[in-house]
Amino acid sequence: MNIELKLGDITAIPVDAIVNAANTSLLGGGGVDGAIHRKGGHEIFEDCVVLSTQHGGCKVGEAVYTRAGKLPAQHVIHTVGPIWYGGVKNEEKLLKSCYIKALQVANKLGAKTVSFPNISTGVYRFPKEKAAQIALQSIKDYEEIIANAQTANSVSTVIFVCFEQVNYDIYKNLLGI
Ligand code: AR6
Repeated sequence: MNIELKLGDITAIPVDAIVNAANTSLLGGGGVDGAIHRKGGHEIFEDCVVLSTQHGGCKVGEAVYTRAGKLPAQHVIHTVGPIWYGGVKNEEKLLKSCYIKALQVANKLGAKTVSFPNISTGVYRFPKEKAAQIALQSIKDYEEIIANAQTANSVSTVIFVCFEQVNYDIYKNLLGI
């Protein structure tokens, strides 16, 4: 898979599937979640209400999907990152699970291009450098899972969209670009 890096607003970048850093209720919030719901409109919220009331929302480290409404995408994949408690609550494993489960959902949807925000690094306070390392390692782990299972993979491009310069610089450095 190709990895691309962008600085800016994830809701402005056309892709097949946009990943959202949601919360377990799926009923909206601030940060990137707020931006996605604001720009995407009522279709996303309607689907989220169904997921919330009929399926209990989304657990930390899991991923579900909805329509994308007015966003330049076919789907929004909602994942719930862990809140950082100093690393004693399985946060690293849960963050890795967010990326892998989101990619598995993208593959199920047949998405070719998938954009990710920097999950958990906002109000959930996950250390930014560690989060970026996990995000990039998760891509490799996903590829390994696909190869071992001999499953087809629709995802050809993953775009990491950083809203903050500091995250962009961390990814740039880790990717060596
Ligand atoms: N495009 C790309 N990235 C963005 C955008 C945007 N438009 N806006 C913010 N970010 P956060 P979390 C970045 O707090 O830490 C919500 O209320 C931001 O700079 O959105 O996973 C949910 O409902 C940061 O790097 O998500 C949950 O309650 C990254 O997105 C809670 O926040 C993640 O920051 C989830 O917290």
